[in-house]
Amino acid sequence: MTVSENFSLFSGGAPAFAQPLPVGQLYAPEWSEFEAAMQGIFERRYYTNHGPILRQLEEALSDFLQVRHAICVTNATIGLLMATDALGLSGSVIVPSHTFIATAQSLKWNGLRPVFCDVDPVTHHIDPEMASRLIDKDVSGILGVHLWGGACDISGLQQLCDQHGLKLYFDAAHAFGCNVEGRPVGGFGELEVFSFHATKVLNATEGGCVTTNDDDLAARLRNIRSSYGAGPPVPVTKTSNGRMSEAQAAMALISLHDHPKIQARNERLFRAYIRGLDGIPGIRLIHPVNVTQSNYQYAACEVDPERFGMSRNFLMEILHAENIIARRYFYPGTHRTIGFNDQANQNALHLPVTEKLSETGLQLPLGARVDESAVARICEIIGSVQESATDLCKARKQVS
Ligand code: T4K
Repeated sequence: MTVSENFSLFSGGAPAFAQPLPVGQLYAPEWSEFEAAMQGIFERRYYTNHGPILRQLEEALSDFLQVRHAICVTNATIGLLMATDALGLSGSVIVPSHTFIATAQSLKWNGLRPVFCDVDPVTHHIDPEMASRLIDKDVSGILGVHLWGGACDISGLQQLCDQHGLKLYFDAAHAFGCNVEGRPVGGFGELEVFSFHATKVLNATEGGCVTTNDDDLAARLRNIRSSYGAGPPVPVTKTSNGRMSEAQAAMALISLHDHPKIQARNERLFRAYIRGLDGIPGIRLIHPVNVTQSNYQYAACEVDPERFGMSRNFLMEILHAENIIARRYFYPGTHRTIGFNDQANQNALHLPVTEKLSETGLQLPLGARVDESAVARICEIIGSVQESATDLCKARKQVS
């Protein structure tokens, strides 16, 4: 038997895992709790439009995040669009390219030009020093992105924005339940935007929330969120429908109640990855940075092709054949996606880290679909792929 036959991609044999293991959190509540919540909704016949469960959720979130206002929305993409409008930005906004495309798309929807910033090669976060070099007269704000259960250098960015009179706000889609120097993410900058997508640590199936300590901004957001507004009417130039339904809110409320258990489980899984990947050459697990508490919702790695012995893409293909559905977050860099790729060549020159990460970043499964033994097995497989990398690459050439 040749080395390559140990792997399903080559042998065509059964994968290591019978069911696909996706990367998302994919939390499911106790059925009885969810059923009781749905029964209440059906009895009230009140399905959406700032209903009682939504109001309860907003209060619970504002307590949990220690912030004056939590404005729930359909999803974080809509939240980012509304937030950017509510801030009254103009011209251009500095934003990392190494993020989900929705971050920069929210600027485009608002007629603003994203100025793509590179990220720190170790932390993957936007760096205040790099951002400072991009400030010119046209720039009106910085949209920071907290990644991988960590946070940006918030104080560094705030200082920079204060110096230049810029507005600072955050895409906090990855940072629900994270603390920075003991303070929850949610109350920093002008506002922060969370995602409650099914793949995130707080699950509303789809959902999100904009948080702020600014009463005027909150009032504008509540009036932008639906065409008839909610709360005292204040002048806004656009309205939308970014409401969260009662069913979404019910799911989020149960998920919020279970958050301590989910966070603790994530942390155990993350530690299992630390143990399992330790000593495998060429693969680096990204640890959450700048936080005193992480949600540990992601196992983001970087694959160094030279030291690992093969490319990230080939490793991913081998893992997929074993039903380990690892993903390339974020591929390609946002500056190479629709709407921005006309500038790609020019921008690529200034974004060497982002360019590299789009070729080396790999997200491994961490969430409800894996337990510690599955994580140990995933790491074992990655370790044996690395040990056999030379043979596997040769076998690949013979096949193709
Ligand atoms: N900012 C940042 C930094 C973000 O990462 C995101 C979203 C946003 C803003 C915008 O937030 P939202 O508007 O989504 O609230 C996913 C998610 O759809 C997206 O929420 C997330 N970030 C992005 C990074 O990843 P995909 O297309 O890569 O993954 P998806 O949804 O196909 O799910 C991953 C795996 O989970 C798949 O193997 C399938 C599996 N899965 C997924 C869902 C939804 C399930 O088994 N069950 C499910 O219900 O986008």
